Amino acid sequence: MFRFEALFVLYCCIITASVRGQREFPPDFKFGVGTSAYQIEGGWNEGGKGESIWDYMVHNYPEKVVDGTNGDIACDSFHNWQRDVEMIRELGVNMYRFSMAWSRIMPTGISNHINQAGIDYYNNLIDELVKYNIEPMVTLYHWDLPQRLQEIGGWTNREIVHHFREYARVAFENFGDRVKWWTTINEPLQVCQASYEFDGNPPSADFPGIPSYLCSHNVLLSHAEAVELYREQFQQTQQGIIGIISDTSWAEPRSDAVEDLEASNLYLQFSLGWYMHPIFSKTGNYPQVMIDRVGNLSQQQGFYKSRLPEFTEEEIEKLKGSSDYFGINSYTSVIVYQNDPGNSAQYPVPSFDHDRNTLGYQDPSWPGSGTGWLKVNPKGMYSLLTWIRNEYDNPLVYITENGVSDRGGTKDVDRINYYNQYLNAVLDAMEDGSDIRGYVAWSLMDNFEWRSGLTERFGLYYVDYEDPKRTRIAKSSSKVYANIIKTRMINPDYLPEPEVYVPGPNDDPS
Ligand code: GBH
Repeated sequence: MFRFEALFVLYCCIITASVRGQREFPPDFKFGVGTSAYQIEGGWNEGGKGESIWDYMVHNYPEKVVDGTNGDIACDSFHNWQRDVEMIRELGVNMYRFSMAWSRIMPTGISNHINQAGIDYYNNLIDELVKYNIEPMVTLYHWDLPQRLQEIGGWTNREIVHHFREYARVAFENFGDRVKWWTTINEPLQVCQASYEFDGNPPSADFPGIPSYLCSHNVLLSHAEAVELYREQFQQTQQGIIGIISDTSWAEPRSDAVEDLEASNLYLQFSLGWYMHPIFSKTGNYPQVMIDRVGNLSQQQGFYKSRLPEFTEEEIEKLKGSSDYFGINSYTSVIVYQNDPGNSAQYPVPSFDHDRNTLGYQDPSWPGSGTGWLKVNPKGMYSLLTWIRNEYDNPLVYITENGVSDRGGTKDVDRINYYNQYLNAVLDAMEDGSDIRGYVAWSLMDNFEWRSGLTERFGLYYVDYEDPKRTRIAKSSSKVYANIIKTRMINPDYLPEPEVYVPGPNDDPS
């Protein structure tokens, strides 16, 4: 009798849930919101901070940022961190993902000089978060390498492994009593490919085909060393978790043809697989397709060994399983196919692009955003999460960045639609069995969007850059996100007013 009733109740719930299209995020699913140091802090030379590669680039080559702005002040979170925590509390998130500026803690990147004022800054922020039960999720490296380390080759110099390990040690020692979520590196693909293959992130080497593979190799080894250190000396007492975050767009095959399916696989292996295969597959090594392609092409090109470096047995052992969670950042999709053997895309030889040899475009029917590359395709999020489940044996996943930009204004209906749809796609993947434990919205507030300067705004909160105080205003989307967190449900009909109406460039004035 009891069993029958329980079944009946369960049956009714399933029916109502599907009829109303209302599905709930499980109670232990974590919601968060993210930022990174260079994008928000400002105070670039305050409190003893050293110069980073971003400081160096924006000061010496200001023309590299589209609007000529820089992160010298940005959102001025160096002074406004208490206001930031107020906003984080308003959202009702479980965690705040932010990064530490290596050069604020060690001005030159080297452990012989530790900057107490930098440690104090992060202590204050962490204490304030913990006071309100918000879990700090700290990224050690979000692109702002101390410039002195770049002068000896940055991530292409094997020595960095040791320096990163020491930086991580200082962070664990000073903050690990309160920080239970660590990320070693944010988006190694951007740290290496966008810094060395072309003129993207500093040092903007524009040196295709060789240093990006060296950089990635050392990034992976640095990650593995920091994780080993944490597990051996801190994890037992501090009881936190540590991992890495990779990024990719979803690669939708152009058609069901074998070559197009292969193109999709190539695209994903050369972006996600490059970093996650050594950590999450049983081989502890790069994807075989990368080893083969870069190896064969290197040989044809007259190199005496592959441009893709090799791991030793010991390194492979260290890499395998060196992440307690699979951190994934994703914003958009691309439709891919293979370049023809005659290299009609004219990729430089050698280059990462030539090694991978795929081409891509975006569907014109996908809605745009404030950012050229970011087209809205929620199905791509579902496909990517499903690919991860199948490729890596259903790892424990945190979506650590997802969001969309605008060009101003506080009544951000497009962002509301984006979050509703992408979170719905996350629920679809979970329903199919993907082990997704949390979601971090990018970003808490508008901030310095790298080479796009202040032109692209990713925030749930609007930042007034004209105001010396960098006043923040709750956009409509911040209320929608807060409501999703509170109710654990997506309500597509909820369209709240912003805290203060600021017109956006696309708003209808009538
Ligand atoms: C994230 O990178 C970053 O972690 C974060 O700091 C940033 O604010 C956020 O994205 C929003 O951009 O078509 O040549 O312009 C996401 C990775 C890197 C993907 C840049 C798209 C654009 C290449 N993104 N890339 S291009």
